Amino acid sequence: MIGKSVLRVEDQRFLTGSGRFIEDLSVPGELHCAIVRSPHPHARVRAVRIPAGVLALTGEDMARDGVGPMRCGWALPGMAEPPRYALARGTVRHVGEPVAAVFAESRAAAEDAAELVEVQYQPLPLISDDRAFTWQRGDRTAVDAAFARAPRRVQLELVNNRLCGAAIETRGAIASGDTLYCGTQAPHHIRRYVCEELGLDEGALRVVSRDMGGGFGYKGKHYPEETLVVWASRRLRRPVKWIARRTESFLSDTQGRDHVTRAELALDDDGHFLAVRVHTRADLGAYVSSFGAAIPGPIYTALLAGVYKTPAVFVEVTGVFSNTVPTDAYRGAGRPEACYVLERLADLAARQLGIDRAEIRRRNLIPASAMPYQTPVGPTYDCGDFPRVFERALELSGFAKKRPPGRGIGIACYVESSGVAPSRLAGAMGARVGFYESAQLRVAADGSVSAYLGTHNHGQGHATTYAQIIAAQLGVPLERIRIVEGDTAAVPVGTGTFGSRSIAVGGSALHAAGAKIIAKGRRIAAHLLEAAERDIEFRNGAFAVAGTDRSVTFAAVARAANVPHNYPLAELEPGLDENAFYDPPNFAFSNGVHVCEVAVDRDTGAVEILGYWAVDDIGTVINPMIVHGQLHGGVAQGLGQALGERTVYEDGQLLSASFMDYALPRASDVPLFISELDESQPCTHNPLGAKGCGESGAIAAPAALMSAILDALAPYGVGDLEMPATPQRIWRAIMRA
Ligand code: MCN
Repeated sequence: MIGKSVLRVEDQRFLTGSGRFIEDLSVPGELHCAIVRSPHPHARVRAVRIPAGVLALTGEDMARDGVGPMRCGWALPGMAEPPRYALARGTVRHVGEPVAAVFAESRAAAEDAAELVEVQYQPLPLISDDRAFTWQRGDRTAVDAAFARAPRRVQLELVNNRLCGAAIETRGAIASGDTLYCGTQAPHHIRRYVCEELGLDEGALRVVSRDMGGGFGYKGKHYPEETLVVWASRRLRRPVKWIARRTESFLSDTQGRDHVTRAELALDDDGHFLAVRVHTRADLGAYVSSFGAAIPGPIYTALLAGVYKTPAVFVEVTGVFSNTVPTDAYRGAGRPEACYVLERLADLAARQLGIDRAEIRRRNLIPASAMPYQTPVGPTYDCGDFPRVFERALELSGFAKKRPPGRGIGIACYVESSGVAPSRLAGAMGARVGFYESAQLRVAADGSVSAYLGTHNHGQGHATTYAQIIAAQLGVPLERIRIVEGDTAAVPVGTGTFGSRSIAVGGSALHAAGAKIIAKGRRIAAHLLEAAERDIEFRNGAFAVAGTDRSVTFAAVARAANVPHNYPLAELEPGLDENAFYDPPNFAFSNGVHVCEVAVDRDTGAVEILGYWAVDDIGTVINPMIVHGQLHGGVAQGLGQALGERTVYEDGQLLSASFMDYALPRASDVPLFISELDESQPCTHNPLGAKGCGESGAIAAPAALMSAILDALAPYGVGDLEMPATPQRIWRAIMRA
């Protein structure tokens, strides 16, 4: 079962229209909610006038009810955390911030009524460079000394463009009785946040997140509307439903990236990296969102050694506020930013020192013999054979081949911290939440198995891959296994799906629960077989007395446990139901090398991607088909960042608030991907040996594509280009050069 491309068991449901997305849910007696949002990036709210006949609530009503502020989930030491409320109180700080909520019997009526609400604003000047935090890693003194001595240095400035998540399904939230239905990647976290703000015990609220049309990180975070609908529903004593319009999504979903970076690399004459120095200004938007500070802080900076043995690295990040929607996780979350910095530096150094781009990387890769490898920025990589993956990617892609003018090839190496995260480490850096995962296995009297996990599936194929893990461990046929996620009433606790953590953390919890089922099963089998427990072995789905042919099936043990007619009640509880919690001792360091080939039209600046090759080490692979799908999706998103996606704010107004202005990649923009998995380096500290794959593509692809485009433009004398590399930008760069 492990390593098999089992077809996705969930697809039948989706393909036949039986998915249960948030908009599919209607609760009898529900009120529809429309939100009045600020048109100003920064303003004082002078007055909100609600005409007679319109049912509306404001921040003042919320204040009167004692609703508390939305605290972020990860606060860096010394960080400023301005209070943020589900409905603005007195001041608005970004276009799209909720000011009032209007309720009516239909969505159209609620939207019409929202138009009648008059808000008097007193515009305020935009803020800029308002510092939230400074975060440093590495040894500044050692880096400065290395730069002072180094014979060669390169330096660049780059922008990591601000992105929108843009899932097919927009966000939504429905509150009914004690239940909040919402599309979220992290139901237990949302329950915690909402209860904290409303002063409720966590047991008083159930959060349900069923099928979801994409999450991409940004749906794992806490939003004002979640608190708003629960509060309003309790106050109005009616169920309340809110679903975002697409423009509302652009205005209110958290956005990703938005770094401005100055990076320097010191080298010796042979191209060996001696030191890296990085300064990044990260835009947090108007407030600190759930993990808005963690991503440019601890997460991004932990990976600035990359796959290279650079002895000294120093990085300083300044998080700043601006009058824009908050930023937070977006597929890759900090790791694409780190990869882009290092790979652009490597390319630039190769060019300035006259060394081949592959060769300069080869000289600096951390060898497998150095594992476990302690980086100068904190993390210790447990395993990985970076040179082996690197050489295979070069071979697969024909990197060294000569190319005609107008063509370019690019390369990007990455390592990523999947399987977020050891709670202890995150806690030491300011996290207010834990990062373990829980799994419960319930075995019914008929021998079928249900698994309850704290993670959340929104396209990753969990119902299939988790079932494969159980089938492999317990020998239960796949079709007799059910996976339940996304309901705080069914799953005791959980952290959620983000940071490519489901397989490494959730899968490990599941495996631990499976081991407990087997342990209890052995004791039951010992009784049924009248043998000593130490003589019972579990193999091929049955419990057997070692060295004999006497055995009982897993199903027979399940029956004895659930129908305890013949059962050792004096020594054992009935039932076959086990819970496990797993907090990983380290991240799982997925890594890989991606190569991209392009043709650039010198007259129009248009880029055609001719080929894309990837070799990834994600440890033991559970389902290769699903993993390849995850890699392809991630690569497509990464190529989108480098090709056309860009969130544009001008004077605090969002100019890219529709798909006419925000250019997602289309099917015709991406080539057939050739990808290989290297399983030679299983993760050393989890029972599955698995590392995450959900973000890998998005991490490597922007750097690989930009490397290719710059290679194609080199003959014209173009040495620098910003993402996204739109035809206009490329054409201008060629003209300038
Ligand atoms: N897998 C495997 N073997 C491995 C690693 C993973 O078979 N060694 C399988 C897993 O069992 C799982 C899938 O691949 O079915 C992805 O696993 P993992 O890498 O653990 O990532 P998560 O399940 O935690 O998913 C999160 C990740 C993130 S962070 C974003 S963002 C993202 C992504 O997944 N958003 C997605 N992939 C997405 N895919 C879709 N369709 N939609 C999104 O919103």
